Parts: sequence; structure tokens; C-alpha cells
Amino acid sequence: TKQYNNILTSKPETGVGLITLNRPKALNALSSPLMLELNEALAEFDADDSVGAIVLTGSERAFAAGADIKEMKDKEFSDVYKNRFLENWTAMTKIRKPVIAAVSGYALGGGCELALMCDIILASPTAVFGQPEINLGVIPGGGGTQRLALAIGKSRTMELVLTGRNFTAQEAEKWGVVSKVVGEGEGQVVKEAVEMGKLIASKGQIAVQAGKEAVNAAYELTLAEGLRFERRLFHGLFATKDQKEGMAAFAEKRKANFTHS
Ligand code: CO8
Repeated sequence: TKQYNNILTSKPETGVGLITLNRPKALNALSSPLMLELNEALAEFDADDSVGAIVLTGSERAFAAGADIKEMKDKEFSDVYKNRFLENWTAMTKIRKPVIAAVSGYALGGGCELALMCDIILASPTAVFGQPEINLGVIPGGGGTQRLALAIGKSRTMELVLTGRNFTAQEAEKWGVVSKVVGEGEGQVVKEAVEMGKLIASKGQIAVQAGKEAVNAAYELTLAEGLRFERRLFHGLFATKDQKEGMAAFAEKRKANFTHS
């Protein structure tokens, strides 16, 4: 795979693409060059037929400590507006394959928002989340106010955004921000995320992508529209070989051999 300056990419298991944010000296602060590379790597895995799920991680100490403050601090309104500063952050949300965030250490500001853009978040017990932008005289700009409000409700989101206090992996699990806090141990969260990615990649990939699309619709559509959208996708899957194979395998009491077609 391609060499990058701010990230590492690999395929640690069948069907899994792993992206590791790699600016250790800056606690993986999300600079513009890093975001460009991240988007490129995501697009590359999204287009790679051998990849069925993507894992995004940082280091033990930091998933990402936010947007790069040193890069932002001298910018003027005219710069950020004219150059659409950080607009390309939304590229992550256009990826069709599932993206699992494996979070250890700090996931602050844009780092927290990046994790929230992923489809599933696994956290190590040391993970620390937060939207501390208020301490910098700004507010979250990568979706934090919206995605947190949808995930954990108004009162908690207001508290976090307005005080800037951090929250723990345990709070994140209790509130449903993360699906699981894994056991202690270096590398454990990545290991479990890669295992989960491998499991997802073993399913029929058309159905997996349809499932992701349908769940995401719940955040954009009314219930009636969302239910109709889900049913249409469900109907559409009867045009795939994977549906024939999956149901035949059940009837014949054998394991399905999906061909992602
Ligand atoms: N940007 C730039 N550099 C950073 C950042 C950052 N966000 N975070 C840490 N670093 C650097 C430090 O400056 C330091 O560099 P140096 O060694 O050159 O001084 C190095 O990383 C190590 O950091 P610390 O020495 O501070 O390490 P500590 O263990 O003492 O502290 C903390 C760790 C608590 C994580 C601390 O570094 C910190 O508070 N970081 C900033 C956290 C923060 O405020 N994040 C929010 C940033 S704003 C944001 O994300 C807005 C998102 C907008 C998205 C818009 C999308 C459209």
C-alpha cells in the first residue's frame, strides 16, 4: 500500500483495512495534510474489493487530541470561509464500508468528532473524550454538537459543550456513545476492532453496505420515510446472489459462501 507522512495503513486480517493516525509528537492533532491523507486512505480502502471493513485508530496515548490548534490559531474569518477550512472532514461520512473507531487515550475536539463520524466506536478503559473547544473561544465545528445531541440527548450535550469537561470511556459506554469498553492491555482495542471488522467482512458486502445506509437514514429521515427506505433496500437485496446463497445455506444447514454479488 501507499506510503503516507501522517498516517499508516495496513491489512492486518482478511477483509480489514487498518488506518493508524501517526503524528505522535502532536498527539495526532488533525492537521490539514493529515486529513487529506486520511481521506485518501479511506477512499482507497472503500474502492478495494479485498476490504470489507475499515478500522481507524491512533496511539495508546491519543486517538486524536483535536484539530491542529497551532495551524488554526492565526487564521482569519476570510481565510477559513473562503478556503472552506476543514470542509473536507465530511468525506468520512461518505464512505460506504463500515468504519470502526478503536479509541485509546485522548479523543478531544475534532478527535472526538472524528470518532463520532465512524459507524462503531470501541474504547479502551483509558479513553478520554471531550469537546473542549469552549476553552479556546470557539465551539465544535466537526459535527460534535449535532452528533452528540443525537447520541446522548440535550442536557448532557449542553453540559459537555458549554463546560468543555472531558468524559470517560465508562461514561461514554453508559450513555451509548461507544458500543463497548474493551479489557485493559496495550493494543487490545485495536485487536477487538480488527476482529469485529473481520467478522463484518465475512458477511455479504452488499447487505453490509445496505445495512449501514439504512441505519444512517434513521439520522436524516422521518420514521415513515426511514421505514420505507429500509423496506426498499430490503426488497432490493432479493436481486443479489448473496440473498439466494444465504437463505439456501440456511435451508441446507451449511455455512453461507457469500460472493458479494
Ligand atoms: N493541536 C496542536 N498541537 C497539539 C494539540 C492540538 N489539538 N494537542 C496536543 N498538541 C501538542 C502539544 O502542543 C504538544 O506539543 P509540543 O511538545 O510541541 O509542546 C504535544 O502535542 C504534547 O501535548 P501536551 O504536552 O499538551 O501533552 P499533555 O499530556 O500535557 O496534555 C492534552 C494532553 C490534555 C490532550 C493537551 O495536549 C490538550 O489539551 N490538547 C488540546 C486539546 C484540545 O483543545 N482539542 C480541541 C482542539 S479544537 C478542535 O478540535 C476544533 C475542531 C474543529 C473541527 C472543524 C471541522 C469542520
